[in-house]
Amino acid sequence: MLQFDVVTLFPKMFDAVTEAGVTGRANERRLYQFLPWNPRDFSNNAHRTVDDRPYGGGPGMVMMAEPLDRAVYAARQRQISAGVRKPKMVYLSPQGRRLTHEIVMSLAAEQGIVLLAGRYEGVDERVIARQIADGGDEISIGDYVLSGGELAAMVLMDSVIRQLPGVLGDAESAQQDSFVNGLLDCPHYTRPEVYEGMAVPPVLMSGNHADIARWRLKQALGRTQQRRPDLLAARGVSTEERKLLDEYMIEN
Ligand code: 9D3
Repeated sequence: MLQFDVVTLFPKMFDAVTEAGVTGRANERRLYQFLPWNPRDFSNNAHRTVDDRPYGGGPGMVMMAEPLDRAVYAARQRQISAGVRKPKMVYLSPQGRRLTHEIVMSLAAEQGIVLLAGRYEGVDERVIARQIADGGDEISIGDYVLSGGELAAMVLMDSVIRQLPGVLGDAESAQQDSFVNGLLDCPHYTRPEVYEGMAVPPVLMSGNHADIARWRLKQALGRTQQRRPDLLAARGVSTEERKLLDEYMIEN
């Protein structure tokens, strides 16, 4: 069972992962384990201080080395005690490499992952040097500013947990092949047949499964061309798909 030990000042945020939806169900079914580690519990002073002012001056605060380093060490040791041979260390950081499907798949193959979610302006670099630098990973979820690493850690966990054996049902597992094939999804419709004067595309009511599959592929190709030409270029287009794409461009 994949183990997530997460070092965070806000453990309750992770209830969203462990209690809701697909990842909540997977937690109930013990398909992964989640354990939070709060640096505040590793602080020595009476105020449970975990931050201090940056050397060299400047705005904001920095997460102090000692409580953080001890929390990360405890998380790592717990994994080793639980039989994880080499816990994968990951620091969520704006300076990290961008999270991709490929990285998600490699993380899903690990025995255990220790996530470090930072707050304030960042963490004392000596913790990164001691706990992450050697074989660990620094990962960002994109080029926008978050208030801390927790939401990024939750995004990573959600995407990894979905890849674990038994988490998705057969229908969901088959569905997600459609993103892995490098195309955006086709449009979806459910009842009623007409909503506010807008009808469902007749082909979807036809019962002709070959026509439906062809329409869906055409929509997926057309939408990918229009919205994410970079994805289509990376993937390439077969002769048959080129025909569908030309039809899409004429129709839309
Ligand atoms: C506005 C503060 N910034 C000054 C240049 C630095 C900064 C520090 C800490 C910016 C963001 C954060 C908190 N972000 C994360 O910890 C984080 C993050 C992100 O902000 N965006 C995308 N991925 C990630 S992973 C961790």
